[in-house]
Amino acid sequence: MTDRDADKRLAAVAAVKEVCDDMLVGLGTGSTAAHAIAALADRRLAIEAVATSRASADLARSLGIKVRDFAEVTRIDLAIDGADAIDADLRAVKGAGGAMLREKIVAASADRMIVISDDSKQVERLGGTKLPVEILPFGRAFVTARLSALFQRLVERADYRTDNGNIVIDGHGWDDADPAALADALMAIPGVVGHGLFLNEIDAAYIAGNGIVTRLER
Ligand code: ABF
Repeated sequence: MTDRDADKRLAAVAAVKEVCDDMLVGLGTGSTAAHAIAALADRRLAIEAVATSRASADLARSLGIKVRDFAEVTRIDLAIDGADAIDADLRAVKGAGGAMLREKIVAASADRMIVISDDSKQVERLGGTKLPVEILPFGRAFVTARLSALFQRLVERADYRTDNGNIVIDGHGWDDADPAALADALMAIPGVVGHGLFLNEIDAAYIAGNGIVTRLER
């Protein structure tokens, strides 16, 4: 395990201590979230889970965690997920793993949403991180043309579809002076179904660096 991976695991183990019996827990996606799923399984609590991706659902089930269909769920107790970048105000960019739409729905349903990461994800400004945008394949050319006004460079993920069957375009070089305005502008484009800006969803973060875990609360 690299130092960075060890820090991801430490953050995950710390966050999973918040889970109690009888909770319905949202499982994130990515390598840090995978540590949380493993740590949760190790605790052998009487919980149920919903997952933000097929990969996380498969991992959880393989470790003995009961995973429910989120389509039948209105709220969950706690969501634990990774991030690509997070600032001091607990605003994050997510979606490098392509699961940001399901992650946002699950986060919105959660009484409490925790981000876990190693300290390489801590940033002063979010704008240096590519911002993934999920779009309906039907609107590909139209949406791409509209997105080009908001980003310096767009890179469509080749041969890739999300779990929802959609395309992801990564936007590079964006103005982070007003991320809420950018989020609104993105969702105003017909054909955009989601993006990786999480501005209000995150309640707390466990961030580990050099073996030390720090908890930040909104
Ligand atoms: C998910 O996985 C994402 O929203 C984020 O893009 C990614 C982080 O992956 P990792 O933990 O592997 O860095 O949480």
